[in-house]
Amino acid sequence: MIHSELKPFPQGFLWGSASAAYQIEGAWNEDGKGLSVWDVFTKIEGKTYQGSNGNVAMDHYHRYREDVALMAEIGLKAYRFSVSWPRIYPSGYGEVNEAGLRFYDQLIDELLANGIEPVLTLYHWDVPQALMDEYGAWESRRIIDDFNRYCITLFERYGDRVKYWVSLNEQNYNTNHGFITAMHPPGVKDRKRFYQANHHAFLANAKVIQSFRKYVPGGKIGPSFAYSPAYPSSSKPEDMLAFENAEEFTNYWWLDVYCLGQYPQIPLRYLHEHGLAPEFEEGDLELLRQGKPDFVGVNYYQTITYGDNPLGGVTEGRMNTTGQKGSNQSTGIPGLYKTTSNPNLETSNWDWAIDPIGLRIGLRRITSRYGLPVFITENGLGEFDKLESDDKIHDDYRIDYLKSHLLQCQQAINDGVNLIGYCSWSFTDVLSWLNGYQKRYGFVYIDRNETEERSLRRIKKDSFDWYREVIRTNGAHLHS
Ligand code: BGP
Repeated sequence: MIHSELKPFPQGFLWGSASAAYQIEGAWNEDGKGLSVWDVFTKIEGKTYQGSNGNVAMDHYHRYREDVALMAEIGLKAYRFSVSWPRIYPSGYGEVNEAGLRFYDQLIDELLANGIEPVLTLYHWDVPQALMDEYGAWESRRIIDDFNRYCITLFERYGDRVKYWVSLNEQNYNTNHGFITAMHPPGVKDRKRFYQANHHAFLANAKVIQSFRKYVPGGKIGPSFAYSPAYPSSSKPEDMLAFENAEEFTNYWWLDVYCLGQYPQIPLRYLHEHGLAPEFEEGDLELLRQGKPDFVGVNYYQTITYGDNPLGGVTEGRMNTTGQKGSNQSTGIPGLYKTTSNPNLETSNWDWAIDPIGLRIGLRRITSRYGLPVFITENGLGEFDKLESDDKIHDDYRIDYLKSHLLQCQQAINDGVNLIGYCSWSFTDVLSWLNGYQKRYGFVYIDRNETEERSLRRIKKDSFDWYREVIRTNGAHLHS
């Protein structure tokens, strides 16, 4: 679709940026906070890049005022952050920790005082370790009620000030690494358990959306999905079929449940045949149908290309977590698909394909299939940044990445996508879960590395000035 004229971004578009508690807060054992699974998992040897962890992270817990002042300076209209569940309920349920609630009160008030719309993520992977120890966290149905109780606490406390909420962040990516590659907690490789844990997460998602309707009637809520639209590696029918398999198993499996309240039929049948399907209880289907979101949150970084993978073919492959370009390996499910590289696309140093048009394609697929508004809750480029001797960071590669993706957002809006906002990942640099501190995403550089906290000074990159202009001109600056 080529438009001869382009409408601008809509008025009131939420120009934003995002973060997550574990990746920025630090203060891992302060003010009554309980342990999260990440506090424990990152301390196991060999799990993260150079043993990096979020004990101090970006020290945002103590420096949030300085960080919000920078957000105000860049002109953010929205800031997406997550609440740490064990800060609120140190044991997962039971007694609430008032100091934890107070921290987010202060953050929200500071944002509002600066004219920034808070976008609150209820869950960004840091489940309380106590629940992992007690019943295996997402592997037990007990988590549905515990999660609901925690969310209601937040709805009651912040519902008067926070309009936009994200329920679960990247359930698909997090459980894939938790139960297929063993790279996230609980570090398991078991597809049956993977699908069962996902089923509980879907039910928990639907249940809190139901509660949300009651406690925050004027608010908007949706999950954030790690969306990598699939491409076929060629027009050979075998590769097209592999692509269809990938769309169904890696995207629609989640999106259909969130948006339509039902599992897609073809993969569900396959899972039954292979003894991998989740176990349902009475009332599950009804609950899923009642948990429809107000918007689809999209975390977009790349498209993934798939080709035919015969029985006995590719299974596991190494993932690039070091920034050594070319070290990523193909992965797949024999009989369904395998990932291949796409010769038409450049890649980052972490081998992520750079594909702005892929974002437009993804936004259109969601619009055509579900007809819901979309909120881009993450998009960005993780790269090595260099702090120059004059305290500058010339991250023109990041500007190029963000600019090209935002231009495709504008095209998608002109195609008919109801895009309500865009949060770049991330505002300041953050801890990258598996890739340490050297894989940077922010507009604001933070002076630290994997093992040394250094000064933790905040330093504006070139992209900071660029994004400020984009926001100030409601996107017009993208065309200059
Ligand atoms: C998403 C997560 C974020 C963030 C981002 C970048 O999957 O929701 O928390 O980390 O990806 O990923 P990475 O840090 O692995 O480069």
